[in-house]
Amino acid sequence: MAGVEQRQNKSGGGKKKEVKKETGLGLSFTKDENFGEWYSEVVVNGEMIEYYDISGCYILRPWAISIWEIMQTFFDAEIKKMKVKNCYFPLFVSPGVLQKEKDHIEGFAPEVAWVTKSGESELEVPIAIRPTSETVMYPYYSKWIRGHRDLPLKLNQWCNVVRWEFSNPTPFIRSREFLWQEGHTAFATKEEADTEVLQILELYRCIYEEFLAIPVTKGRKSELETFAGGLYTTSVEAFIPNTGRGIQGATSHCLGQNFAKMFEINFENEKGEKGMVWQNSWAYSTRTIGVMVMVHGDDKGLVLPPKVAALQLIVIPVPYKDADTQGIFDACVATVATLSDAGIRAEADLRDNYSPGWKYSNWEMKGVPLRIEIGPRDLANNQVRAVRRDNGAKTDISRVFLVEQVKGMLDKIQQNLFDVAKQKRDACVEVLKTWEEFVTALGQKKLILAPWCDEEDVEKDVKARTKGDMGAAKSLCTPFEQPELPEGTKCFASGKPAKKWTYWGRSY
Ligand code: 87F
Repeated sequence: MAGVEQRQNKSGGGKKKEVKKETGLGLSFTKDENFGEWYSEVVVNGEMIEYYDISGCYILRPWAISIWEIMQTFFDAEIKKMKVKNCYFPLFVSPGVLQKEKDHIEGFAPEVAWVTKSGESELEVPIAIRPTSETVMYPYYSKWIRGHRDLPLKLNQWCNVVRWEFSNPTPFIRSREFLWQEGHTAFATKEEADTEVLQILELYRCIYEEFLAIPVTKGRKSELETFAGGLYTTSVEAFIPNTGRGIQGATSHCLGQNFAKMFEINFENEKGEKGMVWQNSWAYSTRTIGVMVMVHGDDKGLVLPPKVAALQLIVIPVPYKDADTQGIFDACVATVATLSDAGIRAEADLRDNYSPGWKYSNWEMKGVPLRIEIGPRDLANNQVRAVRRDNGAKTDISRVFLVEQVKGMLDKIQQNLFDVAKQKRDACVEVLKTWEEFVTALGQKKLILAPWCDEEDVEKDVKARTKGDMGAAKSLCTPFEQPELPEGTKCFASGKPAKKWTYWGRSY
């Protein structure tokens, strides 16, 4: 608490300070005034994260893991429909194998963590901890794939990875250890690989848009942003209006035959001819949760979309002095039972050591989508009062129509969160054509869509020319959905003929 206050005094912000002092509830920073501190406070007070004594590592509490599990259940079932099988490869990588694919590891080497000791003795050969598993898995793909009947090979693993980042760690968004799924597939033909890249990308869009209620753009990464060692990279890109930064939501790569060459992943076709496999790899991580917090959270705390909320609805008794307290409690329990039977994730907060007001704030902080209050008047009228977390709207619902009304409201909340997020994102998009406009728009935290010549040196130049404390601008993606590009349109940065519309901005 002392620390929070000190930081607050420095920043000068924090209207909520008094509230926090008195009740221990509420946030001391607002989303608009101090986004960074607001975010840290929300993920901790919302019980998603606990800070840990190793920088860049965080404890993921049940409230966060339950969201992860809901997304995992969806995605896991979808990839199983595509005949992908789950597996588990070791956490440790031998140095020889790690460095086999030089291009791939080159830029990443500083982030690789190594085990050098056991007890007091130095290991003869240090062992790396996986930052990703290409080099762990592909030697075995080489062993397991012999003929065309061994193809396609489609494996996925749910695991942790470690990347020893040095820049500004942020819970979920940039942490030194995180959870993800990594899919690694091998095909006989490029066509099959190409098709899968887009199928997976569509599942990632679905996770963001339909589960997390976050609008994303599907597109292709520039040469500079393509995974080294891969052929092409596609991604879903989200945007955080408060910071004006783009954020890569998930990636689906076509690796081509580069890794097949390195790791000798060959097969013999029907005619007895030798061929090399075509590979893909794809991943999404717990970063998804951070993007959700940043996009939907408000000055009262987390705002969870109903589809991913462990608890979709909290029932709170509002007893009154002489009123029938037992009757109210019974109504709460009955309401939860009815809703649970209908498949709605509901609970009652019957704790008697907290006031209703305290409970409201507490569940708002945790982002539960819908609150139901039951007081003496509600009991008398056989109704409940529903309060939406997303917009605060209050509705009295007859207990006769409880299930259908609540289902309808949860759907509305889910849709509204997406619509509002999309409106805010769209309001930040600036379509422009010149360097001057680009610099201005960047200063205004815009998400820029500009015609580009698609040359790597030009992107490097854009980075160099926009360097500063805020970080350089870069290309985010070339959207698959391209606006019309009139003949003669010039690149915003080089003045050369433009080849495509590309999104640019600062990013996470
Ligand atoms: C950090 C250290 C070592 C990213 C790294 O995107 C290696 C790497 O290869 C590294 N950080 N990458 C790229 C990961 C590429 C790829 N891996 C499988 C994916 C999807 C899942």
